[in-house]
Amino acid sequence: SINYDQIKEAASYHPKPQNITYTYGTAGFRMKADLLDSVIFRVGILAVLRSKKLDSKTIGIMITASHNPEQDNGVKLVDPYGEMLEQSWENYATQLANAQTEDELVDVIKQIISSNNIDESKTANIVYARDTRPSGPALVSALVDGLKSLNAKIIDFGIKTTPQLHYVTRCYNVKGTEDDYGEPTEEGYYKKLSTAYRKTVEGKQRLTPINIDAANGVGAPKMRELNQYIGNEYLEAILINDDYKTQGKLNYQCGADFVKTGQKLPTGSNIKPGDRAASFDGDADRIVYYYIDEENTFKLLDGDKIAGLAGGFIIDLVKTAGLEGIDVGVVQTAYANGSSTTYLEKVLNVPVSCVPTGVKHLHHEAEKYDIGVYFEANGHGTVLFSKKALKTIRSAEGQTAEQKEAIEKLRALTDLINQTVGDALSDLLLVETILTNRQWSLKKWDQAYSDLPNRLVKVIVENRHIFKTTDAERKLLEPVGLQEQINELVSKYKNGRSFVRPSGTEDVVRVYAEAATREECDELAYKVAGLVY
Ligand code: 16G
Ligand code: ZN
Repeated sequence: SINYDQIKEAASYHPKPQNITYTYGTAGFRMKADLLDSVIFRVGILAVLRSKKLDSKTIGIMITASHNPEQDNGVKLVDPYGEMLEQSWENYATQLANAQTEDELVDVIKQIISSNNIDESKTANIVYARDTRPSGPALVSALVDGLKSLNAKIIDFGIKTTPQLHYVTRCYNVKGTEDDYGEPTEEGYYKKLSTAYRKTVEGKQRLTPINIDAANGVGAPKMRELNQYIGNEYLEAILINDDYKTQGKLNYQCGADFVKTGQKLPTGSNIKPGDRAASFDGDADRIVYYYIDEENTFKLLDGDKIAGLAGGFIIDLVKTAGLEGIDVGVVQTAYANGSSTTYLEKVLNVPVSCVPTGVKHLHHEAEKYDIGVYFEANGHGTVLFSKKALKTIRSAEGQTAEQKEAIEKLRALTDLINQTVGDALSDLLLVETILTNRQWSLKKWDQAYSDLPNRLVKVIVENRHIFKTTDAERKLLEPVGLQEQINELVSKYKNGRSFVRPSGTEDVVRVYAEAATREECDELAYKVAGLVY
């Protein structure tokens, strides 16, 4: 069982800095890496408690700060089936991180144990990984100190993408059961994805090369490895911004966030009209596509576009397969472009739900459908197949050759898609599969609908916590009266829409606006920002 003196002794080497309050937010803990030593040590402790609570199930820990600058780092816990840490435990993470002294830390641990009836004698199983950040190794050693102070059984999964860590966590926990998810190894991941990919594109003509900007992060070596398993004859990937070894390059003027935010090509890209391109973020859990049209205009195919493409393809397969009993739905956030929502609802006729920002909200909502497609506009998303859907797809036989083929494709998709979390590598293969099957160019894909001009602005306010939202962040409850003023402004613009929400990751308030033209959209954003300021 637990030796509190051992914990205190270990904790004394990882003291909490004075005058800092840590919060486990939408993206876990994330900040300048040199402030994270004590936090990571304590996250290790929390993971151990979580594993004990869940009957020794393996808990995952990922050390990454995604698209943030290289000097930042962060940490997130992953629950047994590869989902984000259950929300009710986020508070414990925050409490542990903020305990000032070793004695306070032990008090918090004891409280968590007693309020959750944790059996101290259970073994704890932990798997962890990190991205390529230079601060990673030191933080890993703080983590291991925390894990060892509670005698956990530890697996070091090494340098991996965030979704690979989610994948392996699930694999460990369901191995040998009817929910088996594959081999809990990096190789198992590549084999699962590459086998499924080859099945879905077999017999179709290979597309032109896909240029991949890997944000100089972990996605570069991992994509290269995946491509070796797939084979060049099935997928031709050209990697740029793949220098994950030189300091200072990670996410610098490249990557999915840079491209999406700036609506422009990443540094190092020299794609021409007709070329196909995509960008990953620093830990390879986000992806956006783009191309240059004949007028040399940059065209972005973001998460909304991917949701439309994937939704349409899956609906067609389900219909062709004759599996009408399976319902398909799409989950978005308020940031989804209005045109994408209209396209999904009116053209594809799929139900669309809107939830607050953050993957965990989308994920849980998508679980309500037999097949739930979820994407944030920023490129984070995946497709979830319910147990019922998996069972139906696996046992379906089909009468005609056409039906049989559609069933086979659906089956392969359930392996191709990383169902634990959005995964840039898996999502890339999903998009490539669909485009290959349809023999579509990026332009053709883009023609499904035209995005409404939109603008996202940051407003620095004295206290962002006074902004309270409702209706999936689309309306403000507080400050009282502000929403009415926003409505008044919005009503003056054709196709106008605007909302205000406090950021979950930065000390700012975000203002989003869209309208029929670029000028009107910018004006609306500017005026709403003026109300907030
Ligand atoms: C986090 C979320 C991301 C969301 C973003 C919004 C996860 C894994 N990540 O990075 O999905 O889009 O926060 O940030 O949930 P904001 O609250 O600052 O706008
Ligand atoms: Zn990321």
